[in-house]
Amino acid sequence: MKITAADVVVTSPNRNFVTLKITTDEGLTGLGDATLNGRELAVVSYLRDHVVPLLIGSDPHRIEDTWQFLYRSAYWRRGPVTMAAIGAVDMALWDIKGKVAGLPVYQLLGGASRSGLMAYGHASGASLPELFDSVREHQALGYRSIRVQTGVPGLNRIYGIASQSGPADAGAERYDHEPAQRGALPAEEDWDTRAYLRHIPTVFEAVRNEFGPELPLLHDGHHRMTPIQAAKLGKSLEPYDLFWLEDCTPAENQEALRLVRQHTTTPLAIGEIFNTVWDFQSLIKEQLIDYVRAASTHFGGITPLRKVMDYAAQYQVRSGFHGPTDISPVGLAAQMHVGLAIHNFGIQEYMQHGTKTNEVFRQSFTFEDGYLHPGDQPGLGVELDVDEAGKYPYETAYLPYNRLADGTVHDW
Ligand code: KDG
Ligand code: MG
Repeated sequence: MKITAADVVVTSPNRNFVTLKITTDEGLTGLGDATLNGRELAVVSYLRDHVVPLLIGSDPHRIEDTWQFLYRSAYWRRGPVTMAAIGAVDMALWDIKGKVAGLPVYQLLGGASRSGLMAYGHASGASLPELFDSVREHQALGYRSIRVQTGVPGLNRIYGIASQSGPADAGAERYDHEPAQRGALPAEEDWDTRAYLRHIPTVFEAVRNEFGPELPLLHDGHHRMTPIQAAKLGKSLEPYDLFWLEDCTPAENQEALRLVRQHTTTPLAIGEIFNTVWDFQSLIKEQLIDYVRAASTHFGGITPLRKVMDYAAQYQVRSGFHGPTDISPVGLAAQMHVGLAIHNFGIQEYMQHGTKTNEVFRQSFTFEDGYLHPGDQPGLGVELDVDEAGKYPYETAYLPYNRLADGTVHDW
C-alpha cells in the first residue's frame, strides 16, 4: 500500500481546526489533528510545504519508521509546530492501520484495560452562586469529576471562566472559542497572584461544604505562580482533597516542582504544553508529578503518547490527557484509544465541542454516566465531512494574555 495524497483541511465551525487527511492507493483514508491554538497556520505551512511532499509514495503501515524519519530528518527537533505536524501524520497512519485491520485503534494498542474513561468537565463562575450552578449543570450533563475555576475579587477577567453561561442543554456550545477569541489582536486579561492565593482556598472550602467530600475536584493554576507560591497553594488546598492541581508553575522551570513537592501532598499534573517524551523524563523519574497532561495532538501523536505512559507506569504516574475544545475530535479520539488501552490511565479532560464542529467531524465515541468510550469503528472512529468543513473558512483567533496592575506582562 502507498500514500497517494495528503490534504491539509482548515476549518472554523465553532473554532479553528487543522486536519490532515491521508489517502492511500487502496482508497483508504486516515485523519490526524494538527491544531495549534492561536498559531494554526504555521502548522498548515509546515505540513503542506515540508511534510506532505515527503509522504507521497511511502508505505502507510510503517508508523514508527515514518515518525522517526520526520523527527530525525528535520534536524530541527521538537517544538509545538513540528510536533503537531508529526502528530497529525502519526494519528492518520494509526487510523489507516485500524481500517485495514477492521479494528478500533485501542485493539491495536493491546485492547481495552477498562470499560470506560472517567472524564472531567469545566465548571466555572465569576461568583460562588454562579460556580455552584455550573457544577450542578455539569453533574446534570453526566460528569462525575469536575474542574473548578472562579473569578477573583478585584480582577475583571481571568483564565477559565466560561464566556457564556446557560442551561445544561446549552453546555455543548459554551466553549465554542474558549479560551482563544476571534479577532485581530489578543485580548488582555488582568492578574494578581496574592489576591488569587487568598481567594482560592475559600472557594474550595465552599465547594466542599456544598457538594460534600466525594466529588473529585480539579483546579488549573495555568502557569502563574512562583515555586514558593505554588507550594503555599498546594498546602492550603490539602484539606479539600483535590484530585489534582494543574500547571502550578511555568513548565520551563522543571526544578520548581522539587520545591513544590517538598511542601505539599496535593497531587500535581503538568505537561499540556510539553511536546516530547523528553520533557517528562526528569519529572517522572524523580516522581515530581502525578499526572501526565500531554495531548496526542501537540506531542507527536499516538506513538510517543503510548511511550511516555509506559515509562510513567514504572513510577506510578498516570494519564490526564489534555482535552480542551482546541484539541479536535480527531485528537480527542486518538487519546481516548490510548487511554482505554494503557494500564495507568488516570482521567480524561472532556469539554464538549459545539454542534457545528460535531457536524464537520462525525464521531462514534460515547459519553455515558461520566465515562467516555471511543467506540468500535475501525480506526479512530472519526470521519471528516469535507463539504461541511468548506463552509467555515479560517478566522484569526488568539489566546488572551495577562498584565499585572503596573502593566507588566505575566504568564497566562
Ligand atoms: O489553547 C490553550 C488551552 O488549551 C488551555 O488554556 C486549556 O489549560 C487548559 C486546560 O487545562 O484545558
Ligand atoms: Mg490546563
